[in-house]
Parts: sequence; structure tokens; C-alpha cells
Amino acid sequence: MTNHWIDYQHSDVFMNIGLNTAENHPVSMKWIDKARQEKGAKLICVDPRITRTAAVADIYAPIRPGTNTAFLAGLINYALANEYYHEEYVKHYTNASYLIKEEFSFEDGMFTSPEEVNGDYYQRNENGEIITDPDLEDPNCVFQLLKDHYQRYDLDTVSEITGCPKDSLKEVAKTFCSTGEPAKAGNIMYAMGITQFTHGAQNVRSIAILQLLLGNMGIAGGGVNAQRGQSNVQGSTDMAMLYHIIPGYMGTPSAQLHPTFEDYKEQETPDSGYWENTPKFITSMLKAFWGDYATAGNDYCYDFMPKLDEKDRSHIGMFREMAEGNVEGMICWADNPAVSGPSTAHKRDYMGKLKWMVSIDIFENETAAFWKAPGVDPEEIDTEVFLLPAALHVEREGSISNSGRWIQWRNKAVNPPGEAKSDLEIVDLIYKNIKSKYEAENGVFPEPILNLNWDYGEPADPETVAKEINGFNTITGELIENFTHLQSNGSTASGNWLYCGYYNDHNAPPTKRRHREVQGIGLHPDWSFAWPLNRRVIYNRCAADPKGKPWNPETPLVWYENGQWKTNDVPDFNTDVPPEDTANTPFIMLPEGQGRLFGNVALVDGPFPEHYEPWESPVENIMSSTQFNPHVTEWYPDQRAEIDSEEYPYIATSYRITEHYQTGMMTRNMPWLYETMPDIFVEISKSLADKLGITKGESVEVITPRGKYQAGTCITNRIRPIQVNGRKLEMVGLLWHWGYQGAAKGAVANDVSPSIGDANTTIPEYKAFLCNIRKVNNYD
Ligand SMILES: Nc1nc2c(c(=O)[nH]1)N[C@H]1C(S)=C(S)[C@@H](COP(=O)(O)OP(=O)(O)OC[C@H]3O[C@@H](n4cnc5c(=O)[nH]c(N)nc54)[C@H](O)[C@@H]3O)O[C@H]1N2
Ligand SMILES: Nc1nc2c(c(=O)[nH]1)N[C@H]1C(S)=C(S)[C@@H](COP(=O)(O)OP(=O)(O)OC[C@H]3O[C@@H](n4cnc5c(=O)[nH]c(N)nc54)[C@H](O)[C@@H]3O)O[C@H]1N2
Ligand SMILES: [Mo]
Repeated sequence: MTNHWIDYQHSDVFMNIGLNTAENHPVSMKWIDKARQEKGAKLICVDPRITRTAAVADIYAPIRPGTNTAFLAGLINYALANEYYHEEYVKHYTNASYLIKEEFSFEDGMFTSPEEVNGDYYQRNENGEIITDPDLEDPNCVFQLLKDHYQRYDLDTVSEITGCPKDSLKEVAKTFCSTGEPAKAGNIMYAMGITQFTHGAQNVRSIAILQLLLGNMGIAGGGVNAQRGQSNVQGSTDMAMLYHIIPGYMGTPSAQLHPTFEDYKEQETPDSGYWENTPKFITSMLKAFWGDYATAGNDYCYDFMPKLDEKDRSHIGMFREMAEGNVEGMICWADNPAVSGPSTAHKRDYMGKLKWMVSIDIFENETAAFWKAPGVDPEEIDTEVFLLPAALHVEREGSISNSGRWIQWRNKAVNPPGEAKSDLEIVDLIYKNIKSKYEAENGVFPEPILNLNWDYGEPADPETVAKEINGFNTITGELIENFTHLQSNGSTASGNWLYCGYYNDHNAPPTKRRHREVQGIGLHPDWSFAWPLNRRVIYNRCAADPKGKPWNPETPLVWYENGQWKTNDVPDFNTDVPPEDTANTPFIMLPEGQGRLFGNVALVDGPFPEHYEPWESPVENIMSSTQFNPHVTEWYPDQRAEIDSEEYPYIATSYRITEHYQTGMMTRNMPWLYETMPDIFVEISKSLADKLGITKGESVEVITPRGKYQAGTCITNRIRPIQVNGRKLEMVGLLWHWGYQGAAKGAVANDVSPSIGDANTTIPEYKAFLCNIRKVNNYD
């Protein structure tokens, strides 16, 4: 999230798109309701189904799964064509005025590739400065190219693609674009109904473009608000859960691009913007990892860092390696890929090729018990499985980071049962045992293991880890106040620059708290610590006009008064200089310093989002002959249902319910919850039920080219056929919280989902694929 939960109280219009906030993030509704009650805010819900959020929304707009880019393009075009955009904001805070090279073109769904423009689409002068047209009139300026690109998405075309009736589209467009008024704030909330597509990253880009055009970034009540999933998923991404980033969103070193530390620093450090400090962040991180052993003389042990090779290390890529017998063992830590991954029946087969698996979990989940899956003969599986019992979140101490980037400390409530240990204790014991094995037997490349800076006490103490993440002076040992003090000469260490200073701050362990005044507009800076620097709204320079006058005087974040900057938030810019100083740019993390309407070369699939159909779709792409994202890796082309397939005529889309959590391990072992939702089911419309002769509660088999499973049916009004291009398309809603372990069992819905992912992030396309359903006698 660029903003945060309690800031929702300042929004004038909410757009819930690709998210079911009432069901999956219920506490958000408290702040949405506050804004609705106190200032008449409106809630829009864009979803293929009439969800619990849709049920209470002011406006509900149906959408065919997998067509968000077209839907948002319709709104962008509407804002541009009717001049609802916030002109002054667009001129000063975005790259609208930048000139793009003549070579740039877009034809039949394909953009000129970055290689054809030497890795940069911007026109620059001989000093490397970007050439601009402040009047936004040059045909090669971003603003004109944007208009050109988006005029193709008129409401009729968008309605044809998305299946959303034109009237509903217009109502959404009018209501949301009303936030282009300088003093109005529009808030876009999204989650998996935006990201889980082969073009998921471009869906997010579409949201960013719309918010920049309407002047909704960096203001109270605005923002691009990714409502994160698991309670600490924000924290785990910050800390490098993803394979392509290391702590603090630095790129993972690559053997090809960065064989040496110098290469890494050179390639990963831009000439301008806050990432100029990358050498300080990476050196401090390496000092945290390898302590005194890391010196200037050995490049701070950069050579010890594992490097990406040419292989795809995403979930799908990793399992492909497993299928080919290239993976010996797997540690599965708080993860249940036998139920959560795409095409899970195949993935469980691949697990059988492992020599060993370690599952570290609070239950024996389906992954640990993959050899017990229905239809599997354990005799034929040689994999040795170790189960290490973990402590629950209430049985240990430590910090978690929420969607709003707040890092909060939690105390332990009870001791874990039996031999269960906290995840920290488990990793500490694993490391210590590996180290003693290396000490005794040497082994290949022992230095990184033997010299790791690892001393967290006995048993390992979370506060000691927290201090290392926070950062300290390597000479005096003193904790570092914040990341502006980090150095690239080895005198500072910090496990994650973004978290630098958090331990010192308010919601660090209680003994370390310091009081702050509650100020201004109810952002509660005294409560918890929000990275970076306890800033609550990122890019907050945008909340005031170029002269420093707040766009909305009722909710000012920063403003310039009597020759001084005043703030209600930690400023995201240099307050020592007056507003007109051009060194102060609103988007400090970007080298250009201005918001990207045009994405330049950041994403592999082009600088503007373009509508592509999902990998599997019932219809042809009417925008171009490029059917689906041309940049995806097609791992299993033989597992794809063809366009307009007769064998697989329905759109399958998967989602969650309040009563269950993810793969269900935590909820299917909890009678209070599973008694309310005991069995797996699919949701279908009345018209599809009538067509197939299915009555309430009868069972069906769901079939795709990847596999099949059985479930009960729920015939509902929440799912309705959608009219696309003159055709009536039916949807099948899949719930995926069940499996063959736990107290309440059911089929694994992901057995049918496709192993295809987004071109940039490789997140699987769980929300739009094709299927068939067939009535079966109850569980025959
Ligand atoms: N109770 C409960 N809460 C949870 C979880 C849980 O399992 N149970 N999981 C947590 C986690 S890890 C996550 S990531 C979040 C996920 O939170 P959400 O993203 O809200 O979860 P989903 O229900 O998977 O998907 C959201 C909505 O996207 C819609 N959708 C599908 N395709 C499209 C499309 O093309 N366009 C649009 N506009 N909408 C579409 C679906 O119908 C669904 O209503 O929830 C978190 N909260
Ligand atoms: N079809 C479909 N598939 C999806 C999605 C979808 O929308 N549709 N959503 C995807 C998303 S967004 C997500 S996040 C993934 C989730 O996929 P997973 O992360 O695989 O699913 P979880 O059920 O959250 O698994 C967490 C495991 O951690 C264990 N656990 C809980 N607390 C602790 C603890 O403190 N320590 C340890 N060691 N273990 C613990 C639980 O018992 C459980 O076995 O699923 C993805 N899969
Ligand atoms: Mo998630």
C-alpha cells in the first residue's frame, strides 16, 4: 500500500477492483464505512461475482475474469477524453511531458522492444537529460502517446471485451473520475483479482496510470493500495521471500550480470533518485550477514551471495526442475504447495522425485503428506519426509508487518506444546548443525557457512535479530537512527535498509518506545512504525501544488507557509529547500523523479498496458491478433484449452471465503470454522444449473486439461452469465480451501489450474481459465 488502512477515512471514492475486501480484509470496512458515513464517500465494486463487498457497494460493475486492463483502459480514456484528469498534477508530477524516441511504435498488440531503442525510450540531450514539452503538445510526448493508445478503448469496445454493460461502465467512470478534482481523493484497492493473470503486472500499472492522471497519488485518502494477504506477507516480501529480490527490494545478484561486487553496484545503482544509495544499502547488508569477516579487501563477502543463473527460479520453474529430477531435496517452510500451487496433482507427482523433504509446519499438511494423497501408492514413493513441528504465532515473540507497512511487535502469549519450536529457533538450530557438520567434514565452499555472522543467543532471541535488522555502527555497536546514516565503507551494518531505525522507534519492543505527539489528520504517527522512516503516505510531496499549497486544505500532508515547510507526515522530500527548487522531485525512488504514465523499460511487456486475453479464453482478442501476453513463458503448451473450446466451454475463476484460510490447514482443523463451511463446493448460476440439469447440493466434476476433481454445487444469484461480444458466457466459481489432510477434508481445486504465470512476476493465472463441469452421482 502507498497509503494505509486508517487513511481510508479520507477517501471520497473507493474502487474495489479484483478484491473482495469485506470478505478477505474485513477490518478495511471499518474505515470505508467511516468515510461513507462521515463524508458521503462512495464505494464501487468491480468483480465477476456479486460478492459480500458488492452487496454493500454503492455501485456494482460486473466484469469478465481476466479483462481488468481493458476495464481500466476505459476509465483512463474517459478521464482523458472528457478532461477529468488533474492537469496541473499531471504536468508537474508525472512524465507526461517527456519526449519519446521516434522509433517507438505500437502495432497489432506489440510494442517496439527496448533493444530497438538501446534500452531507453526517452529522448535525451547530449548531457543525458530527458527532453520535454511542458505544454504536452508534441506528438511524441508521453501525454499525446497516452491519448493515442487509450482512445482505442471507448466505452463500447470496453463493454464488448469485459461484458460490463455500458451504463455501469459509464457510472463507474463518472464516479471515479470525479476524484480528478484537485481537492478530491480516489482510492483504488486491489489484490488477487488484479495480480493473478498472465498480464497481472500491467493490471497494476493500469491502476497506477489512472491514479496519476487523477492526481490521487501521494495524497491523503488516495493511493494504489495493494491489500496484502497473510498477516506478515508484507514483511516477508520486504525481507526477500521472492527469488528475484534481496532484503529492501534490491535485485538478487545474477551470475551473468553481476559477477563482481563492482558490477553489482554499477548496474544496480541509477544516476539519480534515492536508489543512488544502493552501495550503502548492499554493503551494510553484507556487513550484517558476514560481520567482521566482511571487509573492503574481500568486497564485503559479495562472492558468498548465491547468484541467479540462467534458470527460472520461480515456483513454476522450480517445480519443472523437480519434474526433471534435478532437485534432490526441498525444505517446505510454512507453505503448502500440494494445495496452493497451480496444477497441483502434477506437482505432487514431482515431489515423489525428491530424495527428501522437510516440512516445517504447525500441522502435517498435504505437502508433508503428499505420499498419502488419494490414488497414490506410498509403496512407490521413496522420498523421506521429515516433519518439524513449529510454534504458532501466539506462541512466540517477534514483529510482523501489515499491508500499511506498519511493523508491529507481538508478545508471546503461551508456550508451544510438546517439542514445537518457534521458526526462529528452528532456523537457528538448523544453521548451527550445518555449521558443525562443515567444521567436522569441511565440504564444498565452506567459507560462507563458517563465517556467517550468526550469534542470536541460546535459544535464539528475536530482539537480537531485530537489532541486526535495524542496523548498528560496526565500530561502536550503537544502533542506527535511520537509513540516512548508512555507509558504504563497512562502518555500518543493517539487515534491511528499509527497516533501519524501526527498533529504536515506537513499536519496537516495549522497552525501546519513544513518545510522539499525535498530530494533524488522524494518521497516528505515534502508533507503530511505518517503513520508510515512519512515513504514512508515500510520495507525499504530491499532496501540495508546485508552490506548496495543499490541494485539499482539510487534509494537508505537507504544505509551505511563511517560508517554511509544515507537515502532518514524515516528508518524502527535502524540506530545507523551497517548493520551486527543482532538486526536489515528488517520486524520489524513480531516477526521473516523476510518476510514470509511460513505464519506460521497467516491465518486459511494454511501457503502456494493453489488453490481452488470459492464456485460456473463450473469445478472441478483439484489440489485436496478439491473443495472450506474448512475453509469458509457456511451460506446458499441451495443457492449454483452445480458444472457444467446445470441450471446456466455461470460465473458471477461483476465490476465497471468510470462513476459510488459504489451503485450509489453519481453518479445516478448527471446528468453529469448518462447521460453518464443511465441504468443498463450486458456485454456478441458475441458468447453467438449469442447462445441465443440476439441482441444489448435487455433485459435479470440474474438468480441465490439467485434471479433474469433485465438489458440491452452490447454485446462486451471485454468479450470473456474462454477455460478451453478443455471446452469453457462463462462469464456474472455484473455492480452493480444501485438501486430503486436516479434520474437514475435500478435493484439491488447484489440480485443475494452469501452470502459466505473469510475464514479469510469474504469479499463476488462478483467476481466469477454462473448464467443463459434469454432473456426477454424489461422489461416485
Ligand atoms: N478469510 C480469508 N481471508 C484472506 C485469505 C483467505 O484465504 N481467507 N487469504 C489472504 C491472502 S494470502 C490474500 S492474497 C488475500 C486475497 O484477497 P482477495 O484478492 O480479495 O481474494 P480472492 O477472493 O482470491 O479474489 C478477490 C476477488 O477477485 C475477483 N476476480 C476474479 N477475477 C477477476 C477479474 O478479472 N477482475 C476483477 N475485477 N475481479 C476478479 C474474485 O471474484 C474475487 O471476489 O486475502 C487474504 N485474506
Ligand atoms: N486457485 C488458487 N490458488 C491460490 C490462490 C488463489 O487465489 N486461487 N492464491 C494464492 C495465494 S495469494 C497464496 S498467498 C498462496 C498460499 O499458499 P500457501 O502459503 O501454501 O498456503 P497456506 O495455507 O497459507 O500455507 C501455510 C502453511 O503454513 C502453516 N503455518 C501457519 N502458521 C505457521 C507458523 O507460524 N510456522 C510454520 N512453520 N508454519 C505455519 C500452515 O499450517 C500451512 O500448512 O496460495 C495461492 N494459491
Ligand atoms: Mo496471498
